[in-house]
Amino acid sequence: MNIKTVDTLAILGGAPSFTEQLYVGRPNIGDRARLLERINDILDRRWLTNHGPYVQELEKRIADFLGVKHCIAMCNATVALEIAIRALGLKGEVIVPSMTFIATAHALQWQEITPVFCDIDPVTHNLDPKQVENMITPRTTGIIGVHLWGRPCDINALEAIAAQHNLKLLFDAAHAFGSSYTGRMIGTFGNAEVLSFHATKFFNSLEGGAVVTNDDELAQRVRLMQNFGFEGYDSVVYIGTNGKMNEMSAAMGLTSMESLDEFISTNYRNYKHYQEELNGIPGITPIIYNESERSNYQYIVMEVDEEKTRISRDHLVKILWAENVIARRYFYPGCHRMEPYRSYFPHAGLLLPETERLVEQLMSLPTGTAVTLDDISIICQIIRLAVEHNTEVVDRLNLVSVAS
Ligand code: T4K
Repeated sequence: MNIKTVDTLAILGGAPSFTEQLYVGRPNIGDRARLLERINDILDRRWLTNHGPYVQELEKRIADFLGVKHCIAMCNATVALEIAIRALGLKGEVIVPSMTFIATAHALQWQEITPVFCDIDPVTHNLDPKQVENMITPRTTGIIGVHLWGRPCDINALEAIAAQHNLKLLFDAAHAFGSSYTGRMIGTFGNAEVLSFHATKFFNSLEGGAVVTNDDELAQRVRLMQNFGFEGYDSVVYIGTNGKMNEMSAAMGLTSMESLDEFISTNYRNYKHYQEELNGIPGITPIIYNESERSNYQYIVMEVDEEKTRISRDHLVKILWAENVIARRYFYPGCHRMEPYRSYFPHAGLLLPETERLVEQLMSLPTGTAVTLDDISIICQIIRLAVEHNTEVVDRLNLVSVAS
């Protein structure tokens, strides 16, 4: 491969490595012509939303792909979580990780249900079942596991705890569409699971999400709740909201579905290339996916152990930004350190040592179809160079931040 080499970091006086910014979360776009055809169909038939034909087709395609009985497409995963939580009858306290996107916690608090933040396993970054058991109180009604980075939770252990304590089990599977656990697709576990098809997800419907479940009664409640509680033209049976997906989103979703294999194989190719190129950089540990399961490989996350790199994650992020690589600190600083939770539970961090450590160490790098293998080689060279020149770079960064 003929790649440019990074001689001097921009922060040390070199030029930025990329002339245009490279982002984490750059959307994958499927077959444009097919999408435009579908958009024309929508305009021609003047059916824009409210469970239109494309939404119905997408729901069926997703349910068949996952092997789940019900898929209820939604306007986004946050509303899908709120509806699933309400339809499951959760109240009081619900155990969740703090290492997640803020939407997981907000979906509870929005309904005045207390998110009880639980620590995670240092290897998988998912809920630690042993800690979950310690967080159960008489007010606990459920557990929300998050399959972070698309890597499944320890589902068997969480199911056993939920059954033993008579708790509902919901999964925030926003990252995990297309992943499997013990050979079964994510989307088929717990009482229900929630998927996100946001633009930044490898499979997108512009904005969108879904509740998937094998429970007929729950599916019926979710469906009514997403349409204001209407059970027919003139009858509302309980409180609901507007969680409907529109036809344009479904058109994008169906088009993304047709490129699903290509998106996953590009992510896999990128993942392997990052692994090779980051190999041997002291203190840098890239994410590992279990290759005996299906994975979507959509997040390239790495841990930065400052004791070994001699440069902090935050300094590395600054360097990458100076080189036009817009790396992200997902999910810094952890939900428990954001409002309103920081004010409600100022000491929550004491019970979350792994979360507290990892929020300072994790960083996400660009991947997906917008990123080439050459881009990845350069990104990794920047990281390697920054770690090699750690002291010099840190001094320079400190000078810059004092001056600015
Ligand atoms: N649960 C979990 C575990 C989640 O991660 C999420 C969402 C949810 C629930 C809720 O799902 P939704 O209700 O959103 O369906 C982004 C996404 O907005 C969010 O969906 C996602 N997780 C989260 C991890 O990432 P931000 O605040 O980081 O977005 P933003 O605007 O900074 O964009 C992220 C990156 O993507 C940037 O580098 C720019 C790039 N980008 C973004 C968009 C929208 C593009 O290149 N093109 C685009 O169109 O939250």
